[in-house]
Amino acid sequence: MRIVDNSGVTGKLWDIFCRVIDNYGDIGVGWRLSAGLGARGERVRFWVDDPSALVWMAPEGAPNVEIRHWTAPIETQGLAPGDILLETFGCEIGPEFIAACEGWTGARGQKGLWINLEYLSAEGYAERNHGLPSPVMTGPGAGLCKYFFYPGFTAGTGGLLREPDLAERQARFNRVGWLQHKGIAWQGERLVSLFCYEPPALADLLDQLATGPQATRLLVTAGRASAAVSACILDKNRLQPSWNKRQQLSISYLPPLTQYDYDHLLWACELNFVRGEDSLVRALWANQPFVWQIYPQHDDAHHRKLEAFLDMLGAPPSLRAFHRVWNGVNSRTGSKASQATQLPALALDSWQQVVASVGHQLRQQDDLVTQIMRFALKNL
Ligand code: TRH
Repeated sequence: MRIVDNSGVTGKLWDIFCRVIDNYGDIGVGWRLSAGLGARGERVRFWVDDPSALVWMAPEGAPNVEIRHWTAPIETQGLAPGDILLETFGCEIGPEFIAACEGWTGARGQKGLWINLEYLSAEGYAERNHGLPSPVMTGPGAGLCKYFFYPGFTAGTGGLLREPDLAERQARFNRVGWLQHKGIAWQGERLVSLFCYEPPALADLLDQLATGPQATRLLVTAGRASAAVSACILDKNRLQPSWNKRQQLSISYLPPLTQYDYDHLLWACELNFVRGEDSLVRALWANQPFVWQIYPQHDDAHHRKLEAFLDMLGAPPSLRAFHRVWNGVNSRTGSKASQATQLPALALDSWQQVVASVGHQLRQQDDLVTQIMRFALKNL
Protein backbone atom coordinates (compact mmCIF):
# COMPACT_ATOMS: atom_id res chain seq x y z
CA MET A 1 0.00 0.00 0.00
CA ARG A 2 1.37 3.43 -0.86
CA ILE A 3 -0.02 6.56 0.70
CA VAL A 4 -0.32 9.93 -0.96
CA ASP A 5 -1.38 12.72 1.35
CA ASN A 6 -2.99 16.04 0.48
CA SER A 7 0.32 17.82 0.11
CA GLY A 8 1.39 15.29 -2.52
CA VAL A 9 3.89 13.49 -0.28
CA THR A 10 4.38 9.90 -1.36
CA GLY A 11 5.83 7.39 1.00
CA LYS A 12 5.40 4.11 2.75
CA LEU A 13 3.33 4.04 5.89
CA TRP A 14 5.18 2.98 9.04
CA ASP A 15 3.46 1.99 12.27
CA ILE A 16 6.11 2.60 14.92
CA PHE A 17 5.37 1.34 18.42
CA CYS A 18 7.04 2.60 21.58
CA ARG A 19 6.56 1.77 25.24
CA VAL A 20 8.01 4.21 27.76
CA ILE A 21 9.67 2.13 30.48
CA ASP A 22 11.46 4.87 32.39
CA ASN A 23 13.63 7.83 31.46
CA TYR A 24 13.51 9.20 27.93
CA GLY A 25 15.59 6.94 25.72
CA ASP A 26 12.78 4.82 24.29
CA ILE A 27 10.59 7.74 23.32
CA GLY A 28 13.65 9.80 22.34
CA VAL A 29 14.87 7.22 19.84
CA GLY A 30 11.35 6.34 18.65
CA TRP A 31 10.62 9.99 18.01
CA ARG A 32 13.94 10.73 16.31
CA LEU A 33 13.43 7.76 13.99
CA SER A 34 9.83 8.78 13.23
CA ALA A 35 10.80 12.39 12.53
CA GLY A 36 13.73 11.23 10.39
CA LEU A 37 11.47 9.03 8.27
CA GLY A 38 8.88 11.81 8.01
CA ALA A 39 11.54 14.26 6.86
CA ARG A 40 12.32 11.93 3.95
CA GLY A 41 8.75 11.72 2.77
CA GLU A 42 7.72 8.53 4.57
CA ARG A 43 4.46 8.52 6.56
CA VAL A 44 4.57 7.53 10.20
CA ARG A 45 2.01 6.69 12.84
CA PHE A 46 3.99 6.89 16.07
CA TRP A 47 2.15 4.82 18.70
CA VAL A 48 3.36 5.59 22.20
CA ASP A 49 1.81 4.52 25.50
CA ASP A 50 2.89 7.69 27.33
CA PRO A 51 3.41 10.59 24.92
CA SER A 52 3.75 13.21 27.71
CA ALA A 53 7.50 13.78 27.22
CA LEU A 54 6.89 14.86 23.61
CA VAL A 55 5.34 18.06 24.96
CA TRP A 56 8.82 19.38 25.84
CA MET A 57 10.96 17.13 23.65
CA ALA A 58 9.24 17.87 20.35
CA PRO A 59 6.52 20.50 20.90
CA GLU A 60 6.27 21.29 17.21
CA GLY A 61 5.81 17.74 16.05
CA ALA A 62 7.30 16.71 12.72
CA PRO A 63 6.10 16.67 9.11
CA ASN A 64 4.36 13.44 8.08
CA VAL A 65 4.35 12.06 11.61
CA GLU A 66 1.10 11.47 13.42
CA ILE A 67 1.34 10.81 17.17
CA ARG A 68 -1.13 8.16 18.33
CA HIS A 69 -1.73 7.43 22.00
CA TRP A 70 -1.18 3.68 22.31
CA THR A 71 -3.97 2.48 24.53
CA ALA A 72 -4.73 -1.18 25.07
CA PRO A 73 -6.53 -2.54 23.20
CA ILE A 74 -6.12 -0.47 20.07
CA GLU A 75 -9.35 0.30 18.26
CA THR A 76 -8.48 -1.28 14.95
CA GLN A 77 -11.82 -0.97 13.24
CA GLY A 78 -11.43 1.03 10.05
CA LEU A 79 -7.68 1.20 10.53
CA ALA A 80 -5.76 0.11 7.45
CA PRO A 81 -2.42 -1.42 8.44
CA GLY A 82 0.70 0.32 7.24
CA ASP A 83 3.44 -1.11 5.05
CA ILE A 84 5.91 -1.56 7.86
CA LEU A 85 5.31 -2.53 11.44
CA LEU A 86 8.15 -1.45 13.66
CA GLU A 87 8.43 -2.21 17.34
CA THR A 88 11.10 -0.42 19.30
CA PHE A 89 13.11 -2.48 21.78
CA GLY A 90 10.81 -5.54 21.83
CA CYS A 91 7.87 -3.52 23.13
CA GLU A 92 5.32 -6.22 22.19
CA ILE A 93 2.67 -4.79 19.95
CA GLY A 94 -0.85 -5.73 21.07
CA PRO A 95 -2.27 -8.94 19.46
CA GLU A 96 -5.33 -7.00 18.23
CA PHE A 97 -3.11 -4.82 16.05
CA ILE A 98 -1.17 -7.80 14.73
CA ALA A 99 -4.47 -9.54 14.01
CA ALA A 100 -5.58 -6.48 12.05
CA CYS A 101 -2.55 -7.00 9.82
CA GLU A 102 -3.97 -10.35 8.69
CA GLY A 103 -3.87 -10.73 4.95
CA TRP A 104 -1.25 -8.01 4.91
CA THR A 105 0.92 -8.32 1.82
CA GLY A 106 3.91 -6.41 0.53
CA ALA A 107 4.56 -5.18 -3.01
CA ARG A 108 5.83 -8.57 -4.17
CA GLY A 109 2.87 -10.39 -2.70
CA GLN A 110 4.76 -11.54 0.37
CA LYS A 111 3.65 -10.92 3.96
CA GLY A 112 4.18 -7.37 5.21
CA LEU A 113 7.36 -6.29 6.91
CA TRP A 114 7.76 -6.45 10.68
CA ILE A 115 10.91 -4.98 12.22
CA ASN A 116 12.14 -4.96 15.79
CA LEU A 117 14.57 -2.10 16.42
CA GLU A 118 17.08 -3.11 19.07
CA TYR A 119 19.12 -1.09 21.58
CA LEU A 120 22.42 0.38 20.51
CA SER A 121 25.53 -1.51 21.54
CA ALA A 122 29.12 -1.78 20.33
CA GLU A 123 29.18 -5.47 21.30
CA GLY A 124 29.82 -8.06 18.58
CA TYR A 125 26.28 -9.48 18.71
CA ALA A 126 24.93 -6.31 17.06
CA GLU A 127 26.75 -7.08 13.82
CA ARG A 128 26.07 -10.83 14.06
CA ASN A 129 22.33 -10.44 14.55
CA HIS A 130 21.64 -7.40 12.42
CA GLY A 131 19.01 -8.09 9.78
CA LEU A 132 18.27 -11.67 10.89
CA PRO A 133 14.71 -12.87 10.28
CA SER A 134 12.74 -14.73 12.91
CA PRO A 135 9.59 -16.50 11.70
CA VAL A 136 6.61 -15.92 14.00
CA MET A 137 5.22 -19.37 14.81
CA THR A 138 2.32 -18.66 17.15
CA GLY A 139 -0.32 -16.07 17.94
CA PRO A 140 -2.11 -13.76 15.53
CA GLY A 141 1.16 -12.99 13.73
CA ALA A 142 1.88 -16.65 12.84
CA GLY A 143 3.22 -16.82 9.32
CA LEU A 144 4.76 -13.36 9.47
CA CYS A 145 8.47 -12.84 9.82
CA LYS A 146 10.08 -10.43 12.25
CA TYR A 147 13.44 -8.91 11.35
CA PHE A 148 15.95 -7.68 13.90
CA PHE A 149 17.48 -4.34 13.11
CA TYR A 150 20.52 -3.43 15.19
CA PRO A 151 21.88 0.10 15.31
CA GLY A 152 25.63 0.15 15.67
CA PHE A 153 29.03 1.60 15.00
CA THR A 154 30.27 -0.69 12.23
CA ALA A 155 29.45 -1.14 8.57
CA GLY A 156 27.74 -4.48 9.32
CA THR A 157 25.09 -2.87 11.52
CA GLY A 158 22.15 -0.53 10.93
CA GLY A 159 24.20 2.57 11.81
CA LEU A 160 23.34 5.58 13.93
CA LEU A 161 20.62 8.21 13.81
CA ARG A 162 22.06 11.29 12.09
CA GLU A 163 20.04 13.91 10.23
CA PRO A 164 21.29 14.93 6.77
CA ASP A 165 21.41 18.62 7.77
CA LEU A 166 23.28 18.10 11.04
CA ALA A 167 26.70 19.34 9.85
CA GLU A 168 25.12 22.39 8.29
CA ARG A 169 23.21 23.19 11.49
CA GLN A 170 26.39 22.77 13.49
CA ALA A 171 28.33 25.10 11.21
CA ARG A 172 25.65 27.78 11.65
CA PHE A 173 25.53 27.45 15.44
CA ASN A 174 26.14 30.69 17.35
CA ARG A 175 27.37 29.75 20.81
CA VAL A 176 27.26 33.20 22.41
CA GLY A 177 23.83 33.93 20.96
CA TRP A 178 22.46 30.62 22.18
CA LEU A 179 23.77 31.08 25.72
CA GLN A 180 22.29 34.57 25.86
CA HIS A 181 19.00 33.33 24.53
CA LYS A 182 18.90 30.72 27.29
CA GLY A 183 19.64 33.35 29.95
CA ILE A 184 22.91 31.65 30.93
CA ALA A 185 25.21 34.18 32.60
CA TRP A 186 28.38 33.08 30.81
CA GLN A 187 31.57 35.01 31.64
CA GLY A 188 33.92 33.00 29.44
CA GLU A 189 34.40 30.14 31.91
CA ARG A 190 34.67 26.52 30.76
CA LEU A 191 31.23 25.05 30.08
CA VAL A 192 30.35 21.49 31.01
CA SER A 193 26.92 19.89 30.50
CA LEU A 194 25.57 17.24 32.84
CA PHE A 195 22.92 14.67 31.90
CA CYS A 196 23.15 11.70 34.25
CA TYR A 197 21.34 9.39 36.68
CA GLU A 198 22.88 9.38 40.20
CA PRO A 199 26.56 8.68 39.50
CA PRO A 200 28.51 7.41 42.51
CA ALA A 201 31.31 9.90 41.77
CA LEU A 202 29.14 13.00 41.44
CA ALA A 203 30.47 14.59 44.66
CA ASP A 204 33.98 13.87 43.47
CA LEU A 205 33.32 15.59 40.14
CA LEU A 206 31.95 18.70 41.86
CA ASP A 207 35.07 18.80 44.08
CA GLN A 208 37.34 18.42 41.09
CA LEU A 209 35.64 21.26 39.25
CA ALA A 210 35.57 23.48 42.36
CA THR A 211 39.27 23.04 43.12
CA GLY A 212 40.62 22.93 39.57
CA PRO A 213 42.77 25.62 38.00
CA GLN A 214 40.03 26.75 35.64
CA ALA A 215 36.65 28.36 36.38
CA THR A 216 33.81 26.10 35.23
CA ARG A 217 30.09 26.54 34.74
CA LEU A 218 28.14 23.30 35.01
CA LEU A 219 24.94 23.29 32.96
CA VAL A 220 22.72 20.75 34.66
CA THR A 221 19.82 19.22 32.73
CA ALA A 222 16.33 19.01 34.21
CA GLY A 223 15.09 15.95 36.09
CA ARG A 224 17.33 13.32 37.69
CA ALA A 225 20.57 15.21 37.05
CA SER A 226 19.25 18.38 38.70
CA ALA A 227 17.88 16.44 41.66
CA ALA A 228 21.18 14.58 42.11
CA VAL A 229 23.27 17.77 41.96
CA SER A 230 21.01 19.70 44.36
CA ALA A 231 21.09 16.84 46.88
CA CYS A 232 24.85 16.55 46.59
CA ILE A 233 25.37 20.29 47.11
CA LEU A 234 23.07 20.32 50.13
CA ASP A 235 25.22 17.58 51.65
CA LYS A 236 28.45 19.37 50.84
CA ASN A 237 27.28 22.68 52.24
CA ARG A 238 26.38 20.92 55.46
CA LEU A 239 29.48 18.76 55.87
CA GLN A 240 32.16 20.81 54.18
CA PRO A 241 30.87 24.40 53.77
CA SER A 242 34.09 25.70 52.19
CA TRP A 243 34.13 23.12 49.35
CA ASN A 244 33.69 25.82 46.65
CA LYS A 245 35.19 28.77 48.50
CA ARG A 246 37.10 30.06 45.46
CA GLN A 247 33.82 30.06 43.53
CA GLN A 248 35.57 28.21 40.71
CA LEU A 249 32.40 26.27 40.07
CA SER A 250 29.11 27.94 39.08
CA ILE A 251 25.99 26.00 38.35
CA SER A 252 23.06 26.70 36.03
CA TYR A 253 19.99 24.48 36.25
CA LEU A 254 18.31 24.14 32.88
CA PRO A 255 14.66 23.59 31.99
CA PRO A 256 13.86 20.55 29.82
CA LEU A 257 15.12 21.35 26.32
CA THR A 258 13.64 20.23 23.05
CA GLN A 259 15.58 17.42 21.39
CA TYR A 260 16.69 19.95 18.81
CA ASP A 261 17.92 22.37 21.50
CA TYR A 262 19.66 19.64 23.50
CA ASP A 263 22.09 19.44 20.56
CA HIS A 264 22.86 23.12 21.06
CA LEU A 265 23.73 22.48 24.68
CA LEU A 266 26.20 19.77 23.63
CA TRP A 267 27.72 22.00 20.95
CA ALA A 268 28.11 24.90 23.42
CA CYS A 269 30.09 22.88 25.99
CA GLU A 270 33.73 21.83 26.14
CA LEU A 271 32.83 18.63 27.96
CA ASN A 272 29.54 16.75 28.01
CA PHE A 273 28.30 14.17 30.47
CA VAL A 274 25.64 12.05 28.77
CA ARG A 275 23.63 8.95 29.65
CA GLY A 276 21.58 6.19 27.99
CA GLU A 277 22.02 5.77 24.24
CA ASP A 278 20.46 8.64 22.35
CA SER A 279 22.40 11.41 24.09
CA LEU A 280 25.56 9.31 23.65
CA VAL A 281 25.15 9.45 19.89
CA ARG A 282 24.41 13.17 20.01
CA ALA A 283 27.61 13.66 22.05
CA LEU A 284 29.59 11.86 19.36
CA TRP A 285 28.18 14.17 16.69
CA ALA A 286 28.87 17.22 18.90
CA ASN A 287 32.55 16.50 18.43
CA GLN A 288 33.48 17.46 21.99
CA PRO A 289 34.94 15.24 24.71
CA PHE A 290 32.26 13.38 26.64
CA VAL A 291 31.75 10.95 29.49
CA TRP A 292 28.98 8.38 29.31
CA GLN A 293 26.89 7.06 32.17
CA ILE A 294 25.52 3.81 30.83
CA TYR A 295 21.95 2.72 31.67
CA PRO A 296 22.37 0.13 34.44
CA GLN A 297 21.01 -3.40 33.96
CA HIS A 298 20.18 -5.74 36.82
CA ASP A 299 22.58 -8.48 35.73
CA ASP A 300 25.41 -5.96 35.21
CA ALA A 301 25.36 -6.70 31.46
CA HIS A 302 26.05 -3.00 31.04
CA HIS A 303 29.64 -3.50 32.21
CA ARG A 304 30.48 -5.46 29.06
CA LYS A 305 28.57 -2.97 26.99
CA LEU A 306 30.58 -0.10 28.44
CA GLU A 307 33.89 -1.86 27.75
CA ALA A 308 32.83 -2.63 24.17
CA PHE A 309 32.03 1.02 23.63
CA LEU A 310 35.36 2.17 25.06
CA ASP A 311 37.14 -0.36 22.82
CA MET A 312 35.26 0.90 19.77
CA LEU A 313 36.23 4.45 20.70
CA GLY A 314 39.88 3.51 21.20
CA ALA A 315 39.61 5.37 24.51
CA PRO A 316 42.94 6.34 26.07
CA PRO A 317 43.64 5.03 29.60
CA SER A 318 42.57 8.27 31.31
CA LEU A 319 39.17 8.19 29.58
CA ARG A 320 38.66 4.50 30.40
CA ALA A 321 39.59 5.10 34.02
CA PHE A 322 37.27 8.09 34.24
CA HIS A 323 34.37 6.04 32.79
CA ARG A 324 34.89 3.18 35.19
CA VAL A 325 34.77 5.43 38.24
CA TRP A 326 31.87 7.48 36.88
CA ASN A 327 29.92 4.25 36.34
CA GLY A 328 31.03 2.55 39.56
CA VAL A 329 32.86 -0.23 37.69
CA ASN A 330 36.48 -0.68 38.63
CA SER A 331 38.16 -3.19 36.39
CA ARG A 332 38.30 -4.76 32.96
CA THR A 333 36.41 -7.75 34.35
CA GLY A 334 33.63 -5.36 35.22
CA SER A 335 33.27 -6.04 38.93
CA LYS A 336 31.59 -3.33 40.98
CA ALA A 337 33.86 -0.95 42.83
CA SER A 338 34.16 -2.20 46.37
CA GLN A 339 35.60 1.02 47.68
CA ALA A 340 35.24 4.66 46.71
CA THR A 341 37.63 5.37 43.87
CA GLN A 342 38.60 8.88 42.92
CA LEU A 343 37.95 10.27 39.50
CA PRO A 344 41.14 10.76 37.54
CA ALA A 345 41.92 14.26 36.28
CA LEU A 346 40.13 15.48 33.15
CA ALA A 347 42.35 15.14 30.07
CA LEU A 348 40.16 16.94 27.56
CA ASP A 349 42.74 17.35 24.77
CA SER A 350 43.41 13.65 24.40
CA TRP A 351 39.71 12.77 24.80
CA GLN A 352 38.84 15.29 22.10
CA GLN A 353 41.22 13.62 19.66
CA VAL A 354 39.51 10.24 19.90
CA VAL A 355 36.05 11.74 19.56
CA ALA A 356 37.13 13.69 16.48
CA SER A 357 38.69 10.67 14.85
CA VAL A 358 35.88 8.19 15.59
CA GLY A 359 33.23 10.79 14.76
CA HIS A 360 34.88 11.35 11.39
CA GLN A 361 34.82 7.61 10.60
CA LEU A 362 31.22 7.24 11.73
CA ARG A 363 30.08 10.14 9.56
CA GLN A 364 31.28 8.18 6.51
CA GLN A 365 28.69 5.48 7.18
CA ASP A 366 25.07 5.68 6.10
CA ASP A 367 22.81 6.87 8.88
CA LEU A 368 20.16 4.63 10.44
CA VAL A 369 17.17 6.17 8.62
CA THR A 370 18.85 5.69 5.23
CA GLN A 371 19.66 2.10 6.14
CA ILE A 372 16.26 1.18 7.53
CA MET A 373 14.50 2.63 4.46
CA ARG A 374 16.81 0.57 2.24
CA PHE A 375 16.15 -2.48 4.40
CA ALA A 376 12.41 -1.95 4.07
CA LEU A 377 12.63 -1.61 0.27
CA LYS A 378 14.65 -4.79 0.02
CA ASN A 379 12.39 -6.86 2.22
CA LEU A 380 8.95 -5.60 1.26
O1 TRH B 1 16.81 9.08 29.31
P1 TRH B 1 17.86 8.09 29.07
O2 TRH B 1 18.61 7.65 30.22
O3 TRH B 1 17.26 6.86 28.33
C1 TRH B 1 17.33 5.53 28.78
C2 TRH B 1 18.25 4.72 27.90
O4 TRH B 1 18.08 4.95 26.52
C3 TRH B 1 18.05 3.25 28.21
O5 TRH B 1 18.80 2.45 27.37
C4 TRH B 1 16.60 2.91 28.08
O6 TRH B 1 16.38 1.60 28.33
C5 TRH B 1 15.84 3.75 29.07
O7 TRH B 1 15.99 5.09 28.72
C6 TRH B 1 14.37 3.42 29.04
O8 TRH B 1 18.95 8.66 28.00
P2 TRH B 1 18.92 8.82 26.42
O9 TRH B 1 18.89 7.50 25.73
O10 TRH B 1 20.03 9.70 26.08
O11 TRH B 1 17.55 9.57 26.12
C7 TRH B 1 17.33 10.87 26.51
C8 TRH B 1 16.52 11.60 25.48
O12 TRH B 1 16.07 12.85 26.00
C9 TRH B 1 17.32 11.93 24.23
O13 TRH B 1 16.50 11.77 23.08
C10 TRH B 1 17.67 13.39 24.41
C11 TRH B 1 16.43 13.89 25.11
N1 TRH B 1 16.59 15.12 25.89
C12 TRH B 1 15.88 16.24 25.48
O14 TRH B 1 15.18 16.22 24.47
N2 TRH B 1 15.97 17.38 26.24
C13 TRH B 1 16.74 17.46 27.37
O15 TRH B 1 16.77 18.52 28.03
C14 TRH B 1 17.49 16.30 27.73
C15 TRH B 1 18.36 16.34 28.95
C16 TRH B 1 17.38 15.15 26.99
